[in-house]
Order: sequence, then C-alpha cells, then structure tokens
Amino acid sequence: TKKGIHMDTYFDANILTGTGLLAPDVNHKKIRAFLQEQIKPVRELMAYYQCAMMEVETKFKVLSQELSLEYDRNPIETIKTRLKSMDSITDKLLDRGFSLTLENIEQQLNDVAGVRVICGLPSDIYELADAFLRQDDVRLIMKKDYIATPKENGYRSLHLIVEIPIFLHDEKKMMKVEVQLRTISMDWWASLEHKIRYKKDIVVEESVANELRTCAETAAALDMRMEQLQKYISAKAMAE
Ligand code: 0O2
Repeated sequence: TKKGIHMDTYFDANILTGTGLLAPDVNHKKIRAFLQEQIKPVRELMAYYQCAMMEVETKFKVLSQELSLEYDRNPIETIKTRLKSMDSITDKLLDRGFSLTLENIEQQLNDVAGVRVICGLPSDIYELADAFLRQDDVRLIMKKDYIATPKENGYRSLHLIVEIPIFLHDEKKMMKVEVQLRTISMDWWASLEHKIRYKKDIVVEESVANELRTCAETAAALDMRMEQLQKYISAKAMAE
C-alpha cells in the first residue's frame, strides 16, 4: 500500500499472502513469472500510450512538412514526447484520491502521453492546432488556452487533450494524448520556471514570483514583435 490506499490491480495483494510463493521453499522462477504476469497489463497499456504519442507526433511532422513547403519556413522548431513515469502516475492518482488501477489511469488521467510542439511564432501555434483538430480521427476532449489567458504565474501555452485511435491487430483503441503547443520563448520560460518551482529546498519568495511574471510578459511582448517582423518580411517578399 501507498498512503494507505490499496494498489489492487498493479500489484495484487495476493502477491504476498494468497499465493504461497514466498514460502521457505521459494522458487525464484515462479515468482518472476508471476510478477511478469501481474505487470503485463500495465506494460501493454503503456505501449498503447506510446503508440498514440507516435501517431500524434507523426501528424505534426506531416503538417510541418506541408506548411514549410507553403511558407518557405518551418513552423515547428522541435517536437518532444514523453510518457509519464509509473511513479508520477501513482502520485497523481493517489493525490487525487483514486486507487491505482488500469481503469483509473485511462479514465482519470489526461497526460500519460504528452507531446510538446515548439513553434516559431504564436500564430504558428493556432494554425497548427486548427489543422490538427480538423483531422477526422482526432477528437478534442478539452482545450486550455493559456496564451489567451495566461496563468497567474505567467505560464503560457495552448493545451489540447485529444483522443485518437490506435489500430491493434484485432481492435481499434481510443487513447488520450495531451498536446502542449508553445513558442520557443514560452518553452524557455516554462522550463526555467519548472526548475525553480521544483527546487523544493528553497522558498520562492514574492519578489521571485513577480520577477518570473515580468519575464513571462517580456517574452510575450518579444513574441509579438517577432510576429510583426515576420508579417512585414512576408508582405515585402510577396510585393517584390
Ligand atoms: P509534467 O512533468 O510536465 O507532466 P490535468 O493534467 O489536465 O489533469 P492540470 O494540472 O490542471 O490537470 O493541467 P494543466 O494546467 O493543463 O497542466 C498540465 C501540464 O502543463 C503540467 O504537467 C506542465 O507540463 C504544464 N504546466 C501547467 N502549468 C504550468 C506552470 O505553471 N509552469 C510550468 N512550467 N508548467 C506548467 P505536470 O503534470 O505538472 O508536469
């Protein structure tokens, strides 16, 4: 158990009591086989999330390829993917009062599979997001626009929770993926802020929080200026 909650599906409670595998004449091979059997459904689910993440990454790569031909510049700087660790999944579920079961992982968590798309300009974000959401196998579950309405601390990004199908040998399975779209400056700010926030041994005082917010505003203003510059250059290139 962790924090008093039973992890019934992930590690069956019988592992220590009901099976008799931990008797003095313990057989290591049997224990390993038993553990593998218990862990297999979790591994399978994680593999499905991995596939969904790859699907979404490919969709953005295709869009990037197409748009870069049209505009003669690449709207996507980088794409990062990450699968949430089993420890983070456990903490998030237990913190929210849910037990650790496969069903709860799928139903209660939106961000087991995460795709981060780093763009050049704010307008690239919306153009890519719209093109992605127009695809008929992508179902939007939730949109959080932290660019239009930044968080109190200054955090900006466009978050999409989507569901997309993955095709297994005998079934089609719908999987949730969290997509975060940001500019380079939004990403730079978020990764530094994340590092500061997770330095748990120091207290982040009010002045640091204010400074972070000011940095976020400066970064947003820079994004806007770069956007204007890009528009000016494009218009000039069209005219010539
Ligand atoms: P990690 O390690 O990046 O995965 P939900 O996840 O939707 O159930 P929540 O937390 O309200 O619930 O979602 P939200 O606000 O959309 O934030 C989810 C993720 O966005 C976070 O995941 C971060 O990646 C990022 N994020 C949100 N707010 C901030 C912020 O203030 N600063 C930074 N640096 N990142 C932020 P995790 O699980 O926190 O972390």
